[in-house]
Order: sequence, then structure tokens, then C-alpha cells
Amino acid sequence: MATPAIELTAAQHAATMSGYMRDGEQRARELGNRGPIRFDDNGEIHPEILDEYWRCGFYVFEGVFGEAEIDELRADVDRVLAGAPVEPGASVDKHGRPAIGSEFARPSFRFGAPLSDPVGGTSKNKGRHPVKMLEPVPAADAPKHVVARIMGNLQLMDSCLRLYGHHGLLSVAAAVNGKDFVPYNEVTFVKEPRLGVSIAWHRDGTTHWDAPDWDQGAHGFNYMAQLYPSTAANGVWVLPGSHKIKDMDIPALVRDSGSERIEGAVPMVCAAGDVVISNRQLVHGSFANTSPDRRITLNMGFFPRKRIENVTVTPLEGDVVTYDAERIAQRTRMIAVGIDARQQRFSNEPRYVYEPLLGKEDENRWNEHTRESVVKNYGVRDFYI
Ligand SMILES: O=C(O)CCC(=O)C(=O)O
Repeated sequence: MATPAIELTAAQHAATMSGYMRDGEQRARELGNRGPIRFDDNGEIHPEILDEYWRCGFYVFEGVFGEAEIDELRADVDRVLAGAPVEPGASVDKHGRPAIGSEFARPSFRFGAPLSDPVGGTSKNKGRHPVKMLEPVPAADAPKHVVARIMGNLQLMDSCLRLYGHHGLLSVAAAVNGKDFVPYNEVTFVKEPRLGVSIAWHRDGTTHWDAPDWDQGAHGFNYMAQLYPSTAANGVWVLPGSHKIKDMDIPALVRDSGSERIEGAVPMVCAAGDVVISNRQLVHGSFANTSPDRRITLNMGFFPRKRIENVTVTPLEGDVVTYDAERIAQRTRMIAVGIDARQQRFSNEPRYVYEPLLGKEDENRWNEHTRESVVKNYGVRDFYI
């Protein structure tokens, strides 16, 4: 479904969105689904957090990582962006050097035209973005292409591997998906000021909607770790509670709302260092970033094992595949290596124990050997449901 072509400058777009953003932000703050990661007296994730997560479909964990770690993560992202291919498909960066990530089996960057909506209203991504968002006109001096996403964070940025091994985040993953949870993938969303592309409204899950044992957690969740503030203007918006509903008609939501500004949706409002847990069944999306504020979000997702093991899928990219125990065993080693990488850097923090790999700590130490044997090209074993 294409929305009517309206030519808006970035400033006009920002003005059009402002009332919706103000109201959405107020509703987001009133939801009551935010706070630090908390444990109860038994060392389990506090049940109030889980109740709020399941009620809303997302929860904002405040202050998960501090300033030193924010600096390291930002520096790594800046380094990778500086070494990106000079244009889509190029093998060299803007200085003519081999682009970062060119040694890996899969492309590390996705591009889009500034302020565009690359997938909305198309059949791309299994047609799961049915409505095109407004595409404001970028400034005359804007580049032709901007990096929209960085793929495979854990092999490109050691700081991301360390964040992946975070005790609190992995404890929440176990509380939501079971102690034998398995990984999804790791992607950086890049929304530069007055350039960042929109990600049209969609739901992530594509596999288990008709499963007899479908439930509100059937397609797992994503963490969204914020390196800069996430605002109503540059952040992801979600329709709270929509993860519980099987049939959500996104074109009808847009029609009934009179525009892509879906009624009842709220933005993820976060400070740098906050991490959102976001159910993949939520209706969600983000608008073209016509604000003056950069957003960089590190996504890392996890699934319940039973939704992956022996499941046959057609991923968004690639051929039909059945996920077997061997692939899970190999891919979950990234969790163990991440835990060790974190422990080496933040030795005063508790070390998370990932039960499926208990006793295999020695073979999963973070070192130059596991960089080559476990981490390099780990993404070829990502899961997608
Ligand atoms: O970060 C964004 O703008 C979009 C994130 C998203 O759509 C996703 O994680 O599925």
C-alpha cells in the first residue's frame, strides 16, 4: 500500500510529526514499563519486570551500561562506519582502502537513500512491511546513500561482543525464553540526523503464527541497546500489546489512523546506556529521522529453543533450511565467548552461566584462536523465524 505522494522537506516533516510525537512520548512515559534490571531475593529477574514486559511487549532497562562502555561502543561504531564501502557494492572505503568487513562471507552493510523508506509497500522481506512511510526530501547536499544497518556486530566490534555477554541481559533472556535460549542475529541500526531512513511498520516474526502452540513469545525478542538517546523523532515506535494478537492488519491501522502515524503507538524513549527488550511480534517501525539527533541502536535477539530446534524455515535471505542441534551448538558458542570477553574487561561484574554450555568454558575463552574459529563468519549460522 503506497501512501499518497506528498513532497515534504525535512523541516516540514518534523513539523507534521510534532503533535503525534509529543502525545506518544507522554503515553510512553505513563506506561510504567521502565527501570533498571532488578532481581528478587532468589536471584531471579524480578517478576514485576516480566509482568510489564508481557503486558506491553517491551520494557526499557535503564542504565544497563555506563559511560566507559558507551564510549567504547561509540568508538567501535564510528570506526566501522568510517571504513564502510564508499557506495553500495563497492569493495573499498572512501579512502580507497579495502572496506571493513570485506573479509567476511556476508555483506556487513545495508544502504538506503537518505530519508527514504527502502522496504515499505514492497514485497521485500516477505512483504512484511505493507505500507510505505512518508519520504521527506533530503537537503541538496545530502549524500546519495547512507548506511542504514551494519550486520554481524559481534565479528566487527569487540565492544559489542562484550555487551553480548552482559550478566543482566542474559539473565533476562533466560527468564523470558528459558535457560536454554538461543541467539537470533546482531545488527546495528544507524539513524544519522536528517538522513536516517525509515523502517516501515511491520512485525518481525514470519514462521510460527499458525503453530498449534503459538503464544505471545513465539518469535522471541530483540534487545535494542542505545548508544545515544532514542527520542520520539529518531526512535522505534511500537503498538503496545500487539504481540498478543495474531491478526494485525497494518494497512487497516494506517487507514483508520488517517496516516502512517498509527493511533495508540508509542516511541521507545531512552537515554544512552538503556536497553529495550522488544517482543518480535509487536507492530513496530521508525520514521525518517528528520531530527537533529543521531540514533545508533545495537540489536541482539534471542529465541526459545523449541521455536528453533528442528524447525524448517525460509529465511528473509537465502534458501529453505532446517535448524539442527549441531548448528545450535555451534552458534550458541557466541554466547559463551561473549561472556568470557565481558569477564576479561569487566572482571568485577558477575559472570553469567549459560547452562547449555556449562563445563565448556575452556574451549570458549575469548582469544585470537576463538576470534578465528568461533567468531569469524558466525552470522552464517544465524537463525531466522
Ligand atoms: O531501529 C529501527 O529503526 C528499526 C528496528 C526494527 O525494525 C527491528 O528491530 O525489527
